[in-house]
Amino acid sequence: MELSSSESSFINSDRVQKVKECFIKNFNKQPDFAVRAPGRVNIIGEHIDYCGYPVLPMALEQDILMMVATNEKPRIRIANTDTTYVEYDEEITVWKRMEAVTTSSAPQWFKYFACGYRGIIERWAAGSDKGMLVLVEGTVPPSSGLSSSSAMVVSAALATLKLHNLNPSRKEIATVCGECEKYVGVQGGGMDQAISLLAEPSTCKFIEFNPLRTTDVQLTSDAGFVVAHCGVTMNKAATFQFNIRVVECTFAKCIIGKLAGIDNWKDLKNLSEIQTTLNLTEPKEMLSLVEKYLNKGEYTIEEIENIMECRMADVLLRPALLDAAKQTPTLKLKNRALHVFSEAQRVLDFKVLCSASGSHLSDLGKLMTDSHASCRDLYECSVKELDVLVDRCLELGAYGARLTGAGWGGCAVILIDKDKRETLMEALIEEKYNPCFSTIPSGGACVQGF
Ligand code: ADP
Ligand code: NG1
Ligand code: MG
Repeated sequence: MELSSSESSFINSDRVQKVKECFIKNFNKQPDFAVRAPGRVNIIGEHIDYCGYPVLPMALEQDILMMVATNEKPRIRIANTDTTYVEYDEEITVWKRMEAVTTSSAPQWFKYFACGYRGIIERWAAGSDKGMLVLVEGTVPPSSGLSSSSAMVVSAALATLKLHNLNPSRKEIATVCGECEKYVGVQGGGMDQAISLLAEPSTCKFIEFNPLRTTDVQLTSDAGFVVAHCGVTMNKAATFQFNIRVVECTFAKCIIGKLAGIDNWKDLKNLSEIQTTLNLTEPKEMLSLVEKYLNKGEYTIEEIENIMECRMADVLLRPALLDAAKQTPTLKLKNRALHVFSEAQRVLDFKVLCSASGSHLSDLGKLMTDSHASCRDLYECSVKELDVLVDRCLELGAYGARLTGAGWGGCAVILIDKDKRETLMEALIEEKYNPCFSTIPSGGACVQGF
């Protein structure tokens, strides 16, 4: 299986051996194979993947590891080495229709497994009644913007593929996973699943969507990255905040598209398609159109429907988005769109700087810090604790720092001289930022039989 080539030695690690023993103790059976899928840190490009714009993440060493055996019964039984995640055992007919609706509490943990399982079954193995026994062990800090959720979804997808001896390409799997994680409620983009599957050691990836493709991006050898947790966690599926942003971007797309005279504005998928339809070369050229067509600070749904001359249900095509739109009296379309286009420009500028000769760490750092300011002020997806952490890193000599992942808590990613990483981490750990670790680009997800 092509999926086994990326890190063929992981099966022999002490960790895998320990989890294997735990599996045997729990299920009284040998596992057939193991799967790992990494979390990621997004270096720049926040909340723009679902708007169709490229992003620039790297995979982490931290991952979700799953140990799997065939179950003789048509059931999936799933346990976790961390027993606060309670074991679950159910018939596959139930797994095949499992999803979550957003409420004030987080979805049960195994629903992330269900997403990956359903995605693969629906696409490649609809009639299957094969069952599995699964033991999960995770090292990605959960609900912290490092994409533990997608590491769960991708490893579930790979486990399901291996069980059925299916071999689609990594890109096909990433595309399926980008869609099926939506069963957990969050209507996000495809960045997290793509980097988890398409990562390679020692390189960051510039990821483009529709169709999915990646380009290697290398920073100069003096660049170091540190990731630090601000102390607040945020489960994205437990509140409407994330989906409200998706709704705001969808309405912004509709209004700009309609007022700019694009006939088929309803058919355009996202904000980036407005730019390409208008034949504009760079995302920054959209900024003046945002000022022109989205001139109000806040809009009510009624105002939006009047401008669009249609009902919101005609443009919000998923029930989760309609639900989210009903949660807030007003929507800030202008600021959200200003963030999206300026952030998309920063990603392109970052990539260009990386391929220019010489070291540009202060310029790269500035783009990252500007990105944080935009997330904080325009997209309003930061929290005080993250803002304080970012400011502190800059005081401590970082070139730049920003929240990573969806935000509203979680981690910051910090760019600093490679040889100053230890000093920075010591200072942050002393100030109780935990976890705090330095990182280099890791390899992508893989499967290995015993
Ligand atoms: P993230 O930023 O980490 O992707 P999400 O809110 O999207 O945060 O997803 C976090 C959820 O993923 C957790 O609440 C849990 O249900 C699931 N999860 C993450 N890590 C694990 C793990 N090691 N074992 C079981 N479930 C996990
Ligand atoms: P996290 O914070 O890792 O759950 C989410 C989305 C990404 C992307 C970022 C913000 C999912 C699975 N993940 O990541 O697609 O939109 O937020 O850039 O929806
Ligand atoms: Mg997530």
